[in-house]
Amino acid sequence: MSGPTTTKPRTDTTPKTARPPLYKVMLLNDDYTPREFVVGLLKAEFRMTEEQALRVMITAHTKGACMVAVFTREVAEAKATRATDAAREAGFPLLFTTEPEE
Ligand code: TYC
Repeated sequence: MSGPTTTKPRTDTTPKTARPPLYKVMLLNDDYTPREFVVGLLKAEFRMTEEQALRVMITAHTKGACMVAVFTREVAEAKATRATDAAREAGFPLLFTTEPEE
């Protein structure tokens, strides 16, 4: 081998560190859980401000569901379960679910 060494530019877009797939926590509407309870739960479990929690609650109320936050699968499932359990403990049917993002 002789002559100068050349380096090809990177043309692939594979990240050097794989990122885990993300999951959405969804808030579902129902006819029985009080609005104030939903807002309080969003603030307590997802560290939302009053304004953020109100917006998410109203969106779920009017559209049927609203995205709350995005996490890795295990964290999303744990948060959804914990929030749903807190509602059940208080006697309300409020439901949080998870689904893959995109
Ligand atoms: N629809 C409920 C009511 O009218 C309030 C509510 C909002 C419940 C959002 C769930 O995800 C929800 N009392």
